[in-house]
Amino acid sequence: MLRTPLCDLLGITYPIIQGGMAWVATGELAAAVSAAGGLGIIGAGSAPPEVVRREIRKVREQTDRPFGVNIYYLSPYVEELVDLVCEEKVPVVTTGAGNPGKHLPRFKEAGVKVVPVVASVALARRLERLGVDALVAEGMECGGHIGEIATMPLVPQIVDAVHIPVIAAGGIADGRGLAAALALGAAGIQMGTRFICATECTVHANYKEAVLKAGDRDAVVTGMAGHHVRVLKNKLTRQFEELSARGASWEEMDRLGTGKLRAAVEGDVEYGSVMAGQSAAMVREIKPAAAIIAEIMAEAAEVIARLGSLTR
Ligand code: TUI
Repeated sequence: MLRTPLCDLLGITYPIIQGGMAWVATGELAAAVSAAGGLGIIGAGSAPPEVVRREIRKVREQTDRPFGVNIYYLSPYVEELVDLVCEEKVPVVTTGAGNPGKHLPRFKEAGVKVVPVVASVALARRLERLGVDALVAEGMECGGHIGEIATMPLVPQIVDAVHIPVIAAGGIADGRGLAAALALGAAGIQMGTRFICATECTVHANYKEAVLKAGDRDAVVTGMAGHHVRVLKNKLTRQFEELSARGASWEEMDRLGTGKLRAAVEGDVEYGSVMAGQSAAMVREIKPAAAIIAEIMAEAAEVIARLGSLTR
């Protein structure tokens, strides 16, 4: 059986974490992933704390296994969400789009494990020094807000720079990706896009359908320097292209994007922001989270055995 130090650190059976996608990663999805032996994560996004508390309760009604909450550091509710996860003693917090350094003492005191998402070596080093438990190294193949470095060069550089477990993210959707991540020195993987097409994911069927239909060049980057967002091509991305071609301001671009993720989650996949990573093209069917995880674990074991036989 394939286990890594990440499994012991987080108390999970398989080294697979589900990305904490805003509006997409609800309690239902997180519960299914955690019940299946991975780490399910509720995406708090910019939702108020009472909404996130309901999602935490949902997970706890469905499973006793560890789970997490992702805090998006551009949310207006960051302080309240930190209070909430400490009060609820959520087992794991992942963070995105910012530096959780100032909250670490509070998380530690509450016994919450902290796993920030980073897209650079510098931030990885800084956060290790501050005492985080593990890191997600997120390459620019992933969906949503992205950094500038691809998974293949980012993961080994972060692995070399720190001593804590590193979880690879961005462009991973199958057992080959898990095996590759382990080869790069990662202790596990985080997948977002693959879990959008989990049966238990509550997004509108149109969103899942858009992921299933996506081809290799459909997950494109919109926005401007420092604020790049990867989404599936549609009428919204063409509006972004038009704005960009006529040299629109950052404010105009921002205005066009506001509220559009929620629209997509509710079914408007033409003018909504259908956030998904480049691995969308590898997602071919909707199945339960447990089946996704089982399939990936079996395939990774097969790949690793095959690679082992190459050296004999
Ligand atoms: O957070 C993400 N991806 C996201 S969050 C999100 S929510 C949303 N977006 C648009 C509209 C509505 C809702 C969608 N996608 N990924 C994690 C991530 N964090 N990637 C890169 C970073 C990051 C960037 C800079 C982490 C830290 C950082 O540091 C800044 C600093 O203070 O040093």
